[in-house]
Amino acid sequence: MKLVSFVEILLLLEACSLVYAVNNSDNLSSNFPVIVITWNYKDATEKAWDVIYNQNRSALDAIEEGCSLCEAQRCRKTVGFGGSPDEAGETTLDAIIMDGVAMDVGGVGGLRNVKNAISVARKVLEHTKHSLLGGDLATDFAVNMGFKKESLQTDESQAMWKQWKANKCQRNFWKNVIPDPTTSCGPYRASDVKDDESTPVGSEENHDTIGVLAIDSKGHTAAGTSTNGANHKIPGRIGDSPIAGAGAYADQDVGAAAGTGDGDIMMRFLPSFLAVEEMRYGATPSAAAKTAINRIVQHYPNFFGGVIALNRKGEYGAACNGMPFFPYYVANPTLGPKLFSIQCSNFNPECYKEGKIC
Ligand code: SD4
Repeated sequence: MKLVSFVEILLLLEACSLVYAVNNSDNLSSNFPVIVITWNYKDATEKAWDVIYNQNRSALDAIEEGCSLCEAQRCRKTVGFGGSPDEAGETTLDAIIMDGVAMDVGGVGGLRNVKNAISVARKVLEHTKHSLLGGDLATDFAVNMGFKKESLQTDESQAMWKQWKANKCQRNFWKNVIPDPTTSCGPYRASDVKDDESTPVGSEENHDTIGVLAIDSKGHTAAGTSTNGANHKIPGRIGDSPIAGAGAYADQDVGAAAGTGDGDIMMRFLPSFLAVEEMRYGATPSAAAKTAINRIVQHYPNFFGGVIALNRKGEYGAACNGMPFFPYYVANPTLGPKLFSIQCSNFNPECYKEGKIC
C-alpha cells in the first residue's frame, strides 16, 4: 500500500512537471521571436516583424530590413539621407549591426554618399575582420561591395542648412573658440578663454535614431542602429550609434540593448554595454536600462536619451531622461507589434527647445 502511494506520488509529480514544462514552453514560444525598436517607427517595426515572424528569417535580417526601410523612408528625417546636414551642408550616416552569437560587429561611421548604411554595416560584419569603417574610405568599401554612390543631400536638407547659416550657425557644437560660437559662425580658432561649461542638449528634431533588438525563432540575439546623427554637427563627427556598447550591444548569453539621444554624451558611458551587463547579473530589462540612464544622469542631469533592453527570456524594458516620453515598439507572437511609451526622468521643457542651452 505504501509502495503504491509512493508510485502514485511519483506519477503525480511527473504529471505536474509535464504541465509545468508545457506551460513553460508555451510561454517561451509566445515570447519568441521578439523585436524591440526605439521610437514609434511603425512601418519599420512591421517590416522587421514580417521578416522575423512571417518569413521566419534571422534576427540579423530583421534588423537590416527594418533599418533599411527607415533609411529609405527617412524616418522623422533623422534616419537616412536628406537629414541632419553638417556644418558644410552634407548628410553622413552612422550604423551598426551586432551578432550576439558570434560576438561580431559591423559598423560604419560618417559614411558619405551611400544611402543604405545598415546594409553597408552588414557587409562590414560579414565580409571583413574589422568592426568599424569610417568616412570616405567606408564609401569606397561600399562601392566595392556594389552599393551606389550618390549625394545624400536633398532640397530640404539644403534649406535646413541655409536657414542655420542665416541664423548665425546656431546652434553648433563648438566651445572654447574665437569668435564666440554662441553668436557667430566660424571659421573658429582655439581660445584659452573657457566658455560657460553648460552643454547644449537635445531638440525635438534631433533625437530619433532607430535601434532594433531581436531574438529570432532559433534563439539568436542581435542588435543594430541607423541614424544620420546630430543636426549641424562638425564635419567628421561620428556619434554613438555605430560604436559597439554605445549605440547597441548584443550577447547571446544575456540579451541586447540599444541607445538613442545625445550621442556625444551617451557614448562616454557605453550605456548599451552597461544595460547588458546589468541583465547578466540579474537585473530586469527595465532596471538595467534605468541603471544605464542613471549613470549618465549622475554627470549630465539634463542629457536627453533613451535605452531599450531585451533579455534572453524575451522580457523587455526601457528608460529615458530629459524628454517627456519615450515611445518604443515591441513585437512578439502574443502582442504582435505593440507600441509602449514611458515617462522620462528630468524632463525640462526649456532645455528641450531647439537652440536652448541648459
Ligand atoms: C547621435 N544618438 O548621433 C545619435 C542621434 C540619435 O536619436 O540618437 N538620435 O548622437
